[in-house]
Amino acid sequence: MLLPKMRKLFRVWPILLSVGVLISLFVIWPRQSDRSKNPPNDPDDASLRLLDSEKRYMDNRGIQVIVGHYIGDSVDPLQSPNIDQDLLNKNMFNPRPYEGRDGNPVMIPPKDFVLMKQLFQINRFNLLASDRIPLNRSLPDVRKKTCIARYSGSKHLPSTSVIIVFHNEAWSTLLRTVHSVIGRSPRHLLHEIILVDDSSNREFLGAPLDEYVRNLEVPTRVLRSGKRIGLVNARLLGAGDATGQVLTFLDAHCECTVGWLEPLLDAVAQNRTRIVSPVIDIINDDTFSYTRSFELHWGAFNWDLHFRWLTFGGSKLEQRRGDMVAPFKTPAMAGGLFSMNREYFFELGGYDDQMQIWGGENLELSFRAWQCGGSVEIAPCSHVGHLFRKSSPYTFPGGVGDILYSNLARVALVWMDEWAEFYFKFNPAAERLRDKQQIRGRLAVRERLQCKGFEWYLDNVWPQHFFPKDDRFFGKIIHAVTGDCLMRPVTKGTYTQPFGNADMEPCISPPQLSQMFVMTSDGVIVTDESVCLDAPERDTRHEKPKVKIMACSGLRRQKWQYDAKRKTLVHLGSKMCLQLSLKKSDGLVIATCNKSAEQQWELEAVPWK
Ligand code: UD2
Ligand code: MN
Repeated sequence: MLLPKMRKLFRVWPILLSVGVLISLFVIWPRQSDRSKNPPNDPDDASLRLLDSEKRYMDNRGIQVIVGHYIGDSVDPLQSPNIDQDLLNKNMFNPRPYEGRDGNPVMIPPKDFVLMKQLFQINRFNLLASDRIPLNRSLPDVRKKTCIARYSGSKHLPSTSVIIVFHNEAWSTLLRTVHSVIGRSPRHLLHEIILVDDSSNREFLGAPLDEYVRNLEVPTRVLRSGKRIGLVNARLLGAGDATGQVLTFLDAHCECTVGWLEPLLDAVAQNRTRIVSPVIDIINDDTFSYTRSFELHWGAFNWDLHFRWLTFGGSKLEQRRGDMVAPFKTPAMAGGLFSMNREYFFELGGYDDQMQIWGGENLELSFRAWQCGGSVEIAPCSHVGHLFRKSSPYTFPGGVGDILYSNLARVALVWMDEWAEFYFKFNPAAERLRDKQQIRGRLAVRERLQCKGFEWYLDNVWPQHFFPKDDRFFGKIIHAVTGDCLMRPVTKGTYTQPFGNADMEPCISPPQLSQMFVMTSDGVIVTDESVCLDAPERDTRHEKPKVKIMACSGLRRQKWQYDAKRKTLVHLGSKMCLQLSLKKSDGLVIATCNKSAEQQWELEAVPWK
C-alpha cells in the first residue's frame, strides 16, 4: 500500500531537489500518513476530498503543466490533537542567518521531526522551516539578460500600492513577503503597502504586527476586516483605501525577486487597461526552496472552471519567437499576483463582492477584463515566488463546496452565456446553487461596459480552446462492435494525469464529461484538459501503432477525419483507421483500413446547452 504512494510522489516531485530527496522522504512521508490518520472533522469534508484529487502534473519535459485546485482536508486546527490555542498564538520565528539563503532548501535535523510534523498542520506548510529563514533571505536573480536590459530605466514609471490580504498567515511568511517587496523594489515605485487582515485570530497578527510595520521604511498599514469577509472583499477593502496609481496584489506567502516590479508597472503604464501578472515561481511547501518556473506558461481553465496552466503550443510559440521578453496575452490569470491601474480597477467593476472566502474571482476578473475591452497578460521578465500548498489551512464557513460552487455559478451566470448551460449541465453541485445567486448588480456592470459575449472571448482570446461550439461535434465516440465509449484517462487516487493510452469503457448514463469529446472542423479530437487523440504519423516498427491521449500539439499526428458512410475515423498523417482490436492486448490502435467492424465508430452528439 505504501509503495505506490511513494511512486506517485516521486513523479510529481521536481528532480531539481538533488540533495532534498532524502529529506523529502522524511518530510512528505509523515504528512501523508498523518492525513489518513487524522480523519478531518469538517462537516463539509466530502467535497473537500473531491477537490483534493486535483494536483499538478509534469509534462514529458518535466514541466509543471497544471496547478489544480488544492483545497484540501481543511481540518480546523483548533480541533486537531496536539495543536492548542497557545501553540497557535505563539510566534516561533527564530531565524538563522544562512538558512534558506539564495533560495536553497532548509534541512530540518531529525531530532526536530516530531515538532516539524506538528507545526505543519497549522498552515499546511513547513512552519518550522519557514521560521528558521531570515525575513530578508537572498534569492537568485532569475532574470534573462534581455530582461535586465529592457527594464533598466524605471524612473518614469507610475508608483504602486501593494495590497496583501491574509487570514491567519504565519508571521515569517507574511513578513518575508513584505520584506521582499521593500528590498527588491525601487523605492520611488512603492507608494505604500497595505496589509488587510481578514479577521485572523492569532495574537501575533494583532498589536505586534501594527507595531512592527510602523518601523518599516515604506509606509505600511494594517486594515482589519472585523469579521471574516473572504479574500475578494478583503482585496476590495485594501483597494478602496489605496492611493497609488497602480494596485499590485500579492498573496501573503510570496517572495519577490529582483526586478519583479518594473515589468508589471511598465506594462500598465503603456496601456491602462492591462492586467499584468508575473511568472509565478515555486516556493516548496516542505523545504522552502525556490524554483524558477517556466516562462511560457499561460493560464486557462477546464470544463469544470478550474484554473489550469498550459504550455504554449505550435503557432503560439512561433508568435513569441520574435520577442521572448514582452508581456504576452493569456486567457485567464491564476488570481493572486497582479498589477493594474487603480482607477481602471474600479471602472471595470472592482470585484464581485458577493463572492465568498476563496475561488472563482480570478476567472471572473479575467472574463470581465477581456469581454469588456481590457486584457490579461503575463510579463515573463517579472518573477515572484509563491508558496504552493497541497491543501488549505483555514475554515470555509458555510462549507467549501457551497462556497466554491456559488462563486463559480456566479462567474458562469454573468459572463459565460450558453456555456453557462454547459457548465451547469455537467456540474450538478453548481446547478443546485444557481437559483440562489443574485446577479443583477453584476449584469449591470456588463451592460454599463457594453461587454462582448463569451463566444467572442473563446474565438478571439482563446482560439485553441477545447469547449464545445455549434460548429464542432460534441459527444460520445462509440465503438460499433462493443458499444463502449472512448474515454480519457481519469483521476486515479490523488493524482491527476490526463495523458496515457486511450481507453474504452462501457458508456455511462447520464453522459459524463470523461467520455465526451469535441471534434473540431479541422479534425482535432480533443477533450477536457486540452488533451487530444494522438497517433504516430509513421511507424516502421509496429504495424499497428497505439493510439494515445496526449497534450494537444496542433500537429498532423492529431488530425482525424470521420467518414460517416463507412463509419471510420481516418488518421490523416498515416491514412490508417482507428481500430479497437478485440484481441485484448492490442487495444486502441491505428491499422490499415480494411472495412472490418473493429474500425467502425459512431459519433453520438450530446446536447450541451
Ligand atoms: C489561488 C490564488 C489566490 C486566489 C485563489 C482563488 C495564486 C498564487 N493564488 O489560490 O490568490 O486567487 O487562487 O480564489 O494565484 N485569504 C483571506 N481570506 C480568506 C481566504 C484567504 O484573506 O477567507 C487570503 C490568504 O491568506 C492568501 C490569499 O487570500 O493570502 C489567497 O489565498 P490562498 O493562498 O489560500 O489561495 P491559493 O494560493 O491557494
Ligand atoms: Mn496562495
